[in-house]
Amino acid sequence: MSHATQFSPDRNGQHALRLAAAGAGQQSLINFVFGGGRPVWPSSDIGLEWLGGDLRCEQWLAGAPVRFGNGDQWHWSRNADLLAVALSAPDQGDPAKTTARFYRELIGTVRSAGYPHLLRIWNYLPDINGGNGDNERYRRFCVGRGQALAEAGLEDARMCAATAIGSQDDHFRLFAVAGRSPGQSVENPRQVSSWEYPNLYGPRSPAFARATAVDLADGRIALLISGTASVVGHATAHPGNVLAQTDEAVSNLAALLAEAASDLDRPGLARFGEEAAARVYVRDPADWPAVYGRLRQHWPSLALAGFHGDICRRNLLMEIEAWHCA
Ligand code: 3EB
Repeated sequence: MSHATQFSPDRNGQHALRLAAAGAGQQSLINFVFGGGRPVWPSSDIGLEWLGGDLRCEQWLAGAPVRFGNGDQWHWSRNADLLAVALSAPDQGDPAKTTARFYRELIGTVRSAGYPHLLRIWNYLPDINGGNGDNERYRRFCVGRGQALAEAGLEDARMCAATAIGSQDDHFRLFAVAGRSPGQSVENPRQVSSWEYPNLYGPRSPAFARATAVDLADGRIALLISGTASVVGHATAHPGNVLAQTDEAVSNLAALLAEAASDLDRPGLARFGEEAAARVYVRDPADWPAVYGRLRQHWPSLALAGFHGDICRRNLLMEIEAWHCA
């Protein structure tokens, strides 16, 4: 089901995050292609079923020239300022072990290539809610990530925006964008910072910023917003009610945008504008039409794409991530 024509006939299912000035030479750092085909790097598939919405492709455009290449499990693309990497690896064994290895490789790669500052990470992990208690695969993922960060001397509070979503795929997919200069973290006044979650949610806290702000060469700021769910304080709000969770996630995003506008002294960041788009993940694909309808009411013109994805806590039914420029 596509709402593309109803929403924005000129947009044609594609939307570009311009990380370089309009008019200057621009090339894709990554094209995330949703739902179909066999994209060739630097186009990539996120491994989730696309449920609909306005977008079939999210282009991350950077200043030319962009060079790219393929390793064994890792792909990379880079220009003078930015590096993107993508890993697709069979999912085997304890996620703590595999995640620690993948994050060691990630951190090693961005450092040795000279783009040491992580700006945005996506983790798509098969069967994220598999296993019980502290053996749940998401919690084991957090253990592995935490171990690699500690070994690398990376403080949790300096980590970038992230997404961690469960797929029905058989591969672990990890994407990251890194820069030669650091981004600036933005936290959410309605939410406890992820690295300060109590161990109720696992022996190792997550480690991600609610958003990372990146200064662009033309004076704009790109705000890269993490997966945002119905979490208030550190608790899940409205378990079992997907529309109430949707409203709460929207409230969390509104608070985050207000915080970013104030922290960065950029009033234009306070509301999603033309240069914004969001990925929406729903645990139950049957919920997508209602969630989409509700988000359309909140945000009449924000470009959206919906996916079937499991959220890292079993009682979370949906999550929204976004990018935004002002
Ligand atoms: C939350 O607020 C929801 O572990 O990297 C969102 C984004 C969530 C990233 C991660 C987890 C992660 O805790 C879950």
